Amino acid sequence: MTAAPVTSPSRISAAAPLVFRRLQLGNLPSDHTLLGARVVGSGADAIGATLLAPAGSWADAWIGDGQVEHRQHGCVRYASNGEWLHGVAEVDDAATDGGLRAATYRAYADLFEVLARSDSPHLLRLWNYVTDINRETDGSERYRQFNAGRQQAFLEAERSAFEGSPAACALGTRSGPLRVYFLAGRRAPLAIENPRQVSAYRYPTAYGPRAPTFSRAALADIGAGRQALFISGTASIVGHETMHLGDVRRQTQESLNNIGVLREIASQRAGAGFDADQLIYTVYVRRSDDIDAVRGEFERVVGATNRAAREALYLHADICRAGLLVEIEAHGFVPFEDPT
Ligand code: 3EB
Repeated sequence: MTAAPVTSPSRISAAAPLVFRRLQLGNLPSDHTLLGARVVGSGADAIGATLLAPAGSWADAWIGDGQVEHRQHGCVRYASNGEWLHGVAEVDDAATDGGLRAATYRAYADLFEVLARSDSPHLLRLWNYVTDINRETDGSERYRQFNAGRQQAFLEAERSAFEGSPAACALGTRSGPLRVYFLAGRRAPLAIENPRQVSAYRYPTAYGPRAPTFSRAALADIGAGRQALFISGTASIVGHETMHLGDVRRQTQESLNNIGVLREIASQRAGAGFDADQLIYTVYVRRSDDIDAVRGEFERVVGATNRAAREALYLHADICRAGLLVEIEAHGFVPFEDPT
């Protein structure tokens, strides 16, 4: 039997790196190193949005170093290795008094409690999935109810709901509970806004009495000399207005234009290039018949034969403004490393 490797405390506290892999569901690593995964396709835990392409079931896996511990608190299941923390808050809003607003508040209040008691209190990224996000109930759209509960939870936890909000996305699913996935670390990331767009947390009240709580992107140190760029859900919005109503090709182009601006600003801040063909993309398509048009535009801009095109996931989901037909999110790492 060999002695356990000696790991100096400074190595653990300074830079146990965070690793990401987009994997077929069957290839997930064991719970000893897996912090968590967001599954799309037909897995038991998969989000309630149909995967349009590619075939199969996929997992966006966040992998840690050292011993990963899995725990539960309130509606949150999470795992941490002391450096990085990944989890999901799940609340069945249909069974919650106060509906989606109250369910969202509870999801966020519980996840903020988890973070406050951890060594990894800083959110790097949030992924929100809301059933029937555009449906009106009790006189308001469900996305607006979600925004109200989210903003209230941020303010009560004394987390900024404006400048410096985490990067996020919010999509509409067909079924399932409210699901909020989150990734957190020890150090606050740098929030990045898009000068072509009004910050979402400053949207006029015409889009809802409580503004959405998210930044356009976030740049984070993930250890081992690497930085991660998290680009929030990005749509065909310029200023605060929806562009190219009804034209899914031009909406796809505009979304990629917005991502291009964020890549450029992040590359300046990081001192290294976040190239378009080195990002991992998730593309949400409102009408499944639009998949070929969206994919065609995406591959025309980003490339058709590179890893970005091969790894991109296309999901059928509702976007949080009725006029939006497509939304694209992405993340990437510098220095770039091809994980083959
Ligand atoms: C937008 O830019 C499109 O409410 O967390 C994108 C990303 C959108 C995140 C959220 C909403 C959210 O306003 C919608």
